[in-house]
Amino acid sequence: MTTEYTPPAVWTWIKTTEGRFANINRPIAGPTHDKELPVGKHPMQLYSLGTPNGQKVTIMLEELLALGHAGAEYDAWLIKIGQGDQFGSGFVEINPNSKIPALLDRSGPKPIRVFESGAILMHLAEKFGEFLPTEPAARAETLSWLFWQMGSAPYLGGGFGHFYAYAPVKIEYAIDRFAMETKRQLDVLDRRLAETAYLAGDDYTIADIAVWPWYGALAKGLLYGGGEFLSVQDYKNVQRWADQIGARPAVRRGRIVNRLQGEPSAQLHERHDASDFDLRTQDKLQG
Ligand SMILES: N[C@@H](CCC(=O)N[C@@H](CS)C(=O)NCC(=O)O)C(=O)O
Repeated sequence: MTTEYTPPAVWTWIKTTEGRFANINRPIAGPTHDKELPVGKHPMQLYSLGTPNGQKVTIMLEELLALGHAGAEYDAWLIKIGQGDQFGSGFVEINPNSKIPALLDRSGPKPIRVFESGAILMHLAEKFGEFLPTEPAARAETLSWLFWQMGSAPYLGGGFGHFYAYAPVKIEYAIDRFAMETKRQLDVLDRRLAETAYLAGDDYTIADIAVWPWYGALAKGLLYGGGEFLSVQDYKNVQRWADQIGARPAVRRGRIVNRLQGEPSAQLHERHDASDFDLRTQDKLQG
């Protein structure tokens, strides 16, 4: 592959084996194969993977359970995106965009599908009356930071992470562009967190739950091996906030659900019961 490229008049799909996502990237939507999704015993059926986007939802569900909301009991089923599970017919029925996470809320007379992690967090926050203030100014601030994450993280993941860690060629222009934007985003957070304990103010909200798996992990050097490159230790307020949230027991549980990476003791491939966080995992969670 070369970085010199003159685009033709009309783009056509040339299947390539190069790059980490070559086998799943495609220019068309819709299912590639028939596959029903499994359904467990709990009101919430989550189809996901323990990436930052997936972690948001399992952290939220664990936080709700920690507050005593039995209606937040959930089955977390593994969707292996590297193997194309997101293109199965059952998954596409729940998320026509073929991306994790996707939730089926079966608590009412008719199942409700919810896709896009921000929509899932709002659905759960409103259903249980938690982590989304009702006072107009606090609610607006929470939603602003929630949607800030939805708009910003693609520059971090699809931009910086992709070109720094995954692309088959290192393109200085692309890495420089997205490193600059990622550092700007970290500075946005750092300045905000110099003023307030949490993103929306004094209280922990779905904004923190959405932002932490991406920017907390980045600040702790856990994303794309890019910590040193981006001098993440300089963002002192982000560091303080990342540690504070990372210490919450529900976050320690939620972050390992559906996870296929990291130490085996920090991976819980599927979660169907609170007891699935076994003793070995609990040791790790407290460590
Ligand atoms: N904006 C979406 C992003 C979801 C997303 O990008 N999910 C990725 C994994 S982190 C995925 O499922 N990728 C599979 C694919 O692109 O085929 C959300 O917040 O839910």
